[in-house]
Amino acid sequence: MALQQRVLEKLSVLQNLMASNGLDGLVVTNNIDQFYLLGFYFYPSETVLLLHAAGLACFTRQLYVEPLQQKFPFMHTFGHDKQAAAAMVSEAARLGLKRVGFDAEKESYMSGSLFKAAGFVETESFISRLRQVKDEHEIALLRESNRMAYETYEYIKPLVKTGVTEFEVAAEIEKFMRVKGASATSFLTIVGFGENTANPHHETSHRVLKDNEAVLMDFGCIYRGYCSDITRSWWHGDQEPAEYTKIWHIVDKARQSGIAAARAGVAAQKVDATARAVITDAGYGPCFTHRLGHGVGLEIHEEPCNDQTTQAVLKKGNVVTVEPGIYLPEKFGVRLEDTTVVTETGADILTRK
Ligand SMILES: [Mn+2]
Repeated sequence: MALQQRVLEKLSVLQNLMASNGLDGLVVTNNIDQFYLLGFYFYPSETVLLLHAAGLACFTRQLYVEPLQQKFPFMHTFGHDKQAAAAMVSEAARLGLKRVGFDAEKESYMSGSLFKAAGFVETESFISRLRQVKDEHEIALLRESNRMAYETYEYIKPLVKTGVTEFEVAAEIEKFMRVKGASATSFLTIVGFGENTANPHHETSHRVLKDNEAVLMDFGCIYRGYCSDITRSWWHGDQEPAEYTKIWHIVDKARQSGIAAARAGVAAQKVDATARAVITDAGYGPCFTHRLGHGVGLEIHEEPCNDQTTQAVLKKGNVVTVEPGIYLPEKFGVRLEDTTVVTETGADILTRK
């Protein structure tokens, strides 16, 4: 499907949501939500969109006006290097819109105050809700992004040798993904050696890899807007401690059980509980200190999450990670993570070739 048609389809879904919520206008200021709608990357806080029953208006920097008019002739684009929000409020009044909503959760205090003063109303995050369920086009991009991450793991593993530093490995990972077509990393690349693997969110450092140490890497890229996320752990050297082997296999079993439990219609909490039970039953419950996983899409952390507090029920088209871990402070840790897409019959692993 061509870009324009995809955009018009998304706008129409959103217009229906607006109508069923009694809104005749909707403000979109979040730049990732704007990317979701238009497939065009604005920087944060430079653009305001106003969707209404009769069309879409865009208040943005002057330099974008001409390219956007070419790309989206159905959109009314206004050049405003400053005061885009105020210009949008005037346009809403000129159009005679009666009930304009804005996303209360994502709005800045300044713009939100301006919108409230103009009589706009706070609404839930409609676009966040839509973004949870990926369409075929999005799934294809997520598949490609996560395939790139997996291939990066295959490329990097043989290069992780005694004497390299965590930073050197992270740099090679990031360069490989860039050369393959990634625009950026999807979060700060984690490479940990030795005792650093026991810290789930270790900050990559100058630490040098020695013989017979644990290795953990957690990374991903952004490919055409969509994020990937993969974690792999292994022992570097031929004297692998029995306890490392033991926890690696427990974590792997938890990962497999979590993936096997996920499918459309299953509570995300149950997916977490299923994987967590494997680790708890093996006696390492207190060493699994974080949620099982999170949604992935245009952002690295989205809803729904596989955790113990969520009320979410997995839907076809959700993309979620399964990433159990066991961390033994001062010693080592293991985390294994795959990103999956939820289907009617199960969860397909995207972090693969
Ligand atoms: Mn993750």
